[in-house]
Amino acid sequence: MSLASASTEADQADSLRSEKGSMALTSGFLGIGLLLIICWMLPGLAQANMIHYYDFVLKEINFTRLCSSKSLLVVNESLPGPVIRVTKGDTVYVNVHNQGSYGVTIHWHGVHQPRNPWSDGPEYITQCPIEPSSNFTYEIIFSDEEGTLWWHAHSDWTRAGVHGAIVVLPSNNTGFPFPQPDAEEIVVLGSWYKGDVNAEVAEDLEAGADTPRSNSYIINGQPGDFLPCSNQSTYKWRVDYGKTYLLRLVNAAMNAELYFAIAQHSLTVVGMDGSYLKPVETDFVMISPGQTMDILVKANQPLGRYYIAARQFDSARPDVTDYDQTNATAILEYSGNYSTSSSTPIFPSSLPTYQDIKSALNFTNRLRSLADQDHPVNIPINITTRMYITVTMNNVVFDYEGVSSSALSSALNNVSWINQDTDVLLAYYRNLSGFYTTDFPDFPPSFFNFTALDVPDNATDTIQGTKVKMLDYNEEVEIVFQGTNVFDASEDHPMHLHGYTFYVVGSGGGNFDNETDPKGYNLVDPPKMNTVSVPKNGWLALRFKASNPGVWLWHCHLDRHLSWGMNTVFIVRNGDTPETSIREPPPYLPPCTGSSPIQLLHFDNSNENKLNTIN
Ligand SMILES: *[C@@H]1O[C@H](CO)[C@@H](O)[C@H](O)[C@H]1NC(C)=O
Ligand SMILES: *[C@@H]1O[C@H](CO)[C@@H](O)[C@H](O)[C@H]1NC(C)=O
Ligand SMILES: *[C@@H]1O[C@H](CO)[C@@H](O)[C@H](O)[C@H]1NC(C)=O
Ligand SMILES: *[C@@H]1O[C@H](CO)[C@@H](O)[C@H](O)[C@H]1NC(C)=O
Ligand SMILES: *[C@@H]1O[C@H](CO)[C@@H](O)[C@H](O)[C@H]1NC(C)=O
Ligand SMILES: *[C@@H]1O[C@H](CO)[C@@H](O)[C@H](O)[C@H]1NC(C)=O
Ligand SMILES: *[C@@H]1O[C@H](CO)[C@@H](O)[C@H](O)[C@H]1NC(C)=O
Ligand SMILES: *[C@@H]1O[C@H](CO)[C@@H](O)[C@H](O)[C@H]1NC(C)=O
Ligand SMILES: *[C@@H]1O[C@H](CO)[C@@H](O)[C@H](O)[C@H]1NC(C)=O
Ligand SMILES: *[C@@H]1O[C@H](CO)[C@@H](O)[C@H](O)[C@H]1NC(C)=O
Ligand SMILES: *[C@@H]1O[C@H](CO)[C@@H](O)[C@H](O)[C@H]1NC(C)=O
Ligand SMILES: *[C@@H]1O[C@H](CO)[C@@H](O)[C@H](O)[C@H]1NC(C)=O
Ligand SMILES: [Cu+2]
Repeated sequence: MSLASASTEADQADSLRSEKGSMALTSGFLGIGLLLIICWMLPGLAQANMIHYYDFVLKEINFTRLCSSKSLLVVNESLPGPVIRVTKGDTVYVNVHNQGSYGVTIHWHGVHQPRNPWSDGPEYITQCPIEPSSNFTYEIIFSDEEGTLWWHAHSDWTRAGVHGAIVVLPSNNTGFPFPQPDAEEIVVLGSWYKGDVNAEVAEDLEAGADTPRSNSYIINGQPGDFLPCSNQSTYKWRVDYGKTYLLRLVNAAMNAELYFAIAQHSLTVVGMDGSYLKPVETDFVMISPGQTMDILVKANQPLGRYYIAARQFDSARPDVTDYDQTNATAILEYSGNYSTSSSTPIFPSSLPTYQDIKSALNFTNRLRSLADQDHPVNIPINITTRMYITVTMNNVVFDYEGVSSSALSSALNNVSWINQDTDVLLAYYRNLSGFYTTDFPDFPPSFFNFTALDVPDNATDTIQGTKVKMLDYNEEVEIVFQGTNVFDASEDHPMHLHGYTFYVVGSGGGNFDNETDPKGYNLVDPPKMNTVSVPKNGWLALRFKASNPGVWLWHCHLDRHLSWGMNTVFIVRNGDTPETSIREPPPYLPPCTGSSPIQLLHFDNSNENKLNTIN
């Protein structure tokens, strides 16, 4: 069925009405927030898939944090923004109205969007920005995702203010694979910048310099008691003794992996990135930016107040300490008859310190897919495409008025991605040449000890390009990401794939050994994720089946690395039938004539650049 062929809410409802013969009620523009328009029974299935309509209004409003005020672009005047709540398999239309002053796109992080890259969101990959005073309706198609996901702006660094949670409930006939929790709580971790972050990043990229650090981490929009001018507004989560809560945790921070804990409360992680896990009992979690977790929390401690705390896990060089060292806090507060004024909350002693790599690895190594009868794993075995991809911090060297100069950058297999001014999806779909090339390499240009203390000097230089990797429909792909110490700048890189989830079948320290390391792969119950950190000076292997035709971005979810080019695109070709091919584009797409991305310049004389520069 084609749900994409309509342009307005009323038209969409009309076409659905005629196609489905269902009851429908429509509303005018910006009517009641969540409009449940239609519900119908799919023949042969017990489950009812629903269609929901949301309006998101992007507007700059004033916020005061850390003793100073600034205006920030957010959705519907809230930080974090509105929650999208669906049942597995539903479809959501979100009409995004841009009342801000610059172009924006929104990505539905972790939603596979079968055959529908048109609504995936990354700027200049699947669309051009929604310009001020215009709107664009995303069609978000849920399939097998279940648990917590999130949405965020995917243009410039706008996601600092434009993000929110997505809740995908199990269908009524299956339910949770654990006892029904008594209630749920959503906690979104974010980054606060006192300044205008897009303006600062644009300046830094132009100067080839490092990008800004956040001034504090925030929990549901608030820095908490340990930050200046913040203790009156600390976020509070009220619980009843004896109840079990489903905590939905999102790491929306811009550039940081985070440790998270609740004082004296055990956490049972039961899901991640919209898939279930075998329960992991722990007293802290390490969550990478882009990841989401479903965590059971029992309110079983003496009535009182307990700090919920988050702080950065920093895997970079120990002598570089100018990262955001704040301790963001919220308060878990029991209801009941006890004196809150006298009880200072306890800080979680289980929260690891900033550079504690062992704790991070210990936690991530415990994650396993649930892999039971109702949630089977389906790991690709017949691998048809193998890639070995180095993740590096680099320099782009160029001539500036006769003087050799350089800019900070980053790369995959020594190619630093450059956006063009038409999106890859449109260029691919319309067969337009000159916007990308199909020669993203399967291997790095040269092999050396990638994790050595002294890597060759020449390894620091990268080329720039818009090189994509083509995959045939249903290919079974294995990628080994290799962390490197190039530039003496090894650290974790949380890599995120759009349009898919993948199985993380192995990881380890040092250089990947293609003879011995595959012998240790977990092909029984590897965790399924959409974002995973390639460990500092180590490697990570993952597999997926290319069953979703489209144009899909792969990138590091540290935004500074994305801005520096640590990304590429997979184009998955169509299968043989319309049902295995990309859908028709929606009737209206934001035109590619407006704003330019905030990104590294495409330096003229970095070699192998055949494409037009963005000047
Ligand atoms: C956002 O705000 C608009 C305008 O006030 C409103 O119509 C819409 O329902 C709101 N959306 C959500 C998801 O709350
Ligand atoms: C935001 O604050 C600035 C400076 O304090 C003020 O000029 C502006 O009117 C405020 N905007 C809104 C929407 O309140
Ligand atoms: C949304 O955009 C469409 C396409 O440009 C336009 O026809 C429509 O009037 C816009 N609606 C609103 C409420 O701005
Ligand atoms: C599932 O059950 C709940 C509570 O009984 C009900 O509100 C909801 O509409 C049902 N959802 C579906 C998709 O049938
Ligand atoms: C907040 O901090 C101020 C200044 O440090 C202090 O005087 C005040 O008592 C604190 N308030 C609360 C609710 O903790
Ligand atoms: C955060 O908490 C840790 C442990 O209590 C402390 O060592 C550190 O100084 C705190 N950071 C800041 C910026 O206050
Ligand atoms: C709360 O506890 C205090 C001290 O134990 C007691 O005096 C008071 O009556 C209690 N209030 C209620 C509403 O139970
Ligand atoms: C790893 O975590 C487990 C379970 O919490 C704990 O028993 C073990 O001591 C930890 N190991 C290290 C090296 O921290
Ligand atoms: C493995 O994939 C190749 C290429 O697609 C195919 O020809 C072959 O039949 C497959 N083998 C198995 C065992 O599925
Ligand atoms: C690579 O460098 C690391 C760090 O110096 C060293 O421990 C390792 O032995 C080297 N590996 C090889 C294969 O030389
Ligand atoms: C760096 O130089 C070495 C030796 O001169 C050469 O073998 C290697 O290919 C060069 N690497 C790169 C990335 O250019
Ligand atoms: C394993 O790696 C070596 C180089 O390190 C390469 O020559 C060889 O082809 C690789 N084997 C496979 C099966 O990829
Ligand atoms: Cu990175």
